[in-house]
Amino acid sequence: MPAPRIVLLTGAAGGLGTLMRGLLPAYGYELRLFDMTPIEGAPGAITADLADKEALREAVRGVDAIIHLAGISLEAPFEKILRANIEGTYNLYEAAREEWSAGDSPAAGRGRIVFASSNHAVGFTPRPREGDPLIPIDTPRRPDTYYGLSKCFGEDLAQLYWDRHGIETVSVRIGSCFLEPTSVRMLSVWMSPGDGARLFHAALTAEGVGHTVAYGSSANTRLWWDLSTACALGYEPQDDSEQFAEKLIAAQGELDPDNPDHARLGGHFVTNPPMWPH
Ligand code: NAI
Ligand code: 15L
Repeated sequence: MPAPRIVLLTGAAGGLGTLMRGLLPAYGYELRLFDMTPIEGAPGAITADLADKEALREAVRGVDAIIHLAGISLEAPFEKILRANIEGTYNLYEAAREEWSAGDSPAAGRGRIVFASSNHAVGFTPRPREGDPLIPIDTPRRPDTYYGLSKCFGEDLAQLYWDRHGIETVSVRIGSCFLEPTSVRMLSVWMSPGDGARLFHAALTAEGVGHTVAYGSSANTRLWWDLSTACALGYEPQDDSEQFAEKLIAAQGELDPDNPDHARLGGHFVTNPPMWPH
């Protein structure tokens, strides 16, 4: 597969999108930006909702690959998650399928999507305690929220579009990608922005990924999950959250085995008041 050059970045106005807009061009990608929120200082950015199928068709025209970050990134009422994360991701895959199966498209037959899944797809999984093995990538799905459920849908949609249409996806179950970890839990699940860009680059360029699911984090000393699927793509993490441990533990204390917010991978997502319909 030739290395992709033109890459559509959905969710480009968000936290992770902003970080990746800064980092990915150094790998040689020409980014096309898409978000419902306008992006200041980016005149070519497409401002549109994932519900707008015509805008998506335009957005994918001529792209070699897509990094799909757009969507609701926290728990929300089901109707909102349904529209943005479930229907929105479906709309994007349909636009990509149409584009990449068109005979006259320069990108025909070589499209790839990197899907921003989340640790909350498996958020109810108990976190490993000292001496426990790392959580494997094939651990059963245990979403902790409607949000996590939408990430399970995205992973299954990716599998379907690979099996039926030959569209490759790497679904990255991202831990917490921020400039710095801000909680003791994040010491285990943090992905530095630099490692995020390294992982996305590996996901865009690895040969023959079919549909691959990988955890996304740095090589943290307190890591909870198995990064070998990500490393098999060529990902070589260079950061470790341990440099932040002393300060965070001094401020917040160690994880408390009796605190339900500390018991499972998803942290406080697991115990947040559920957003059930009223
Ligand atoms: P964010 O909330 O900062 O950004 C999401 C972006 O998507 C926003 O700019 C928003 O305007 C856009 N968006 C939302 N609904 C849309 C729609 N219907 N149409 C078009 N654009 C829409 O989230 P963040 O942190 O940047 O995360 C990006 C992606 O990565 C999300 O899918 C999130 O679920 C996933 N993720 C992020 C993690 C993190 O640590 N930042 C961890 C795990 C997953
Ligand atoms: C996510 O999926 C969220 O999008 C992000 O905002 C963080 O909360 C992250 O998970 C996390 O688990 O820390």
